[in-house]
Amino acid sequence: MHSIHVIDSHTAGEPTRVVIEGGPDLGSGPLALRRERFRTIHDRFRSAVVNEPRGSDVLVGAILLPPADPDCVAATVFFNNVGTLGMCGHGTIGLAVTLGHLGRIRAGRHRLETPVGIVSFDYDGANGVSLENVPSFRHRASVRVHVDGFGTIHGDIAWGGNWFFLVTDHGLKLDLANVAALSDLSNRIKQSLVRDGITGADGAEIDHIELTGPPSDAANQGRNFVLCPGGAYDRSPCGTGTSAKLACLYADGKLAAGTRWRQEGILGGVFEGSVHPVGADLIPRIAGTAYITGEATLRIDPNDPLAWGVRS
Ligand code: PYC
Repeated sequence: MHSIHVIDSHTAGEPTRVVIEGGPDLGSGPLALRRERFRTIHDRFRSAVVNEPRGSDVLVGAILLPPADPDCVAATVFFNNVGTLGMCGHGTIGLAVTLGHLGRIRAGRHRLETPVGIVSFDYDGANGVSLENVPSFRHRASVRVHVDGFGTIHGDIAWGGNWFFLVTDHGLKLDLANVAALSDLSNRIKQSLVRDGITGADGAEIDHIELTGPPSDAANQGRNFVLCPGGAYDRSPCGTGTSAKLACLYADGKLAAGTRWRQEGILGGVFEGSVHPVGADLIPRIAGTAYITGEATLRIDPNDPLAWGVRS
């Protein structure tokens, strides 16, 4: 019988499950290499933690690892129902609040290693976290795509720690009641990108689709719907998706450095963002809150035919 200690939280409705103990030994070395070991050798562990019957398609996992850089409080690899993620904004906020809950960090500034770079975050000692993401940028603007059963749309390709295709001319209301139509269109856009060979830099797969539009609340500046790899939609405004959006706004001259942008997610939760040029880089700052929802010991019973989760 194998036991895994996890702590669950949610960030604006999007859940994060942090693996505290019982994870596989990923060895030492650069985190990108350890992520590759996790992906290729320990994929069934990923599935056991986030997939049914212990989890669901919505759940994002984070395995807590020793950092290679001694200035970092921890290292982590984020993962979901189908694989690993580069960075995860809501997950970083959830992880920070989890470390606070465990008494492993106090209020103040900390650094976290992710497979795509080091992010730093300010923790307020309770539920609030403001993170400085990896450098983000727009790769291509207004890429024209024909979407079967829908018509022609245009999207920006941007990096915010994951690759995004951001579409504003979708014509759909960004409303929770409209989630089936939003998911259907986003899936079709994703298929069209694959069909047309449209990628991020160096042929990287664009695995997140972000539909953007006006906010519901006049206190905010924008709203989004984000389809994640694996088919679930982000309940939060998506930290990496908000970073990608801010990079596009900045590239268009629509957002000045340091100006606040409040981004609503599809549930109405808000991340507060801004961008900050540092040398040649553009660093997004994303702030949100997370709450602990549970603490559990998962059990892997070797006699259970579904011990390693239901893989889609
Ligand atoms: O907050 O960056 C994010 C994220 C990515 C996938 C789900 N959430």
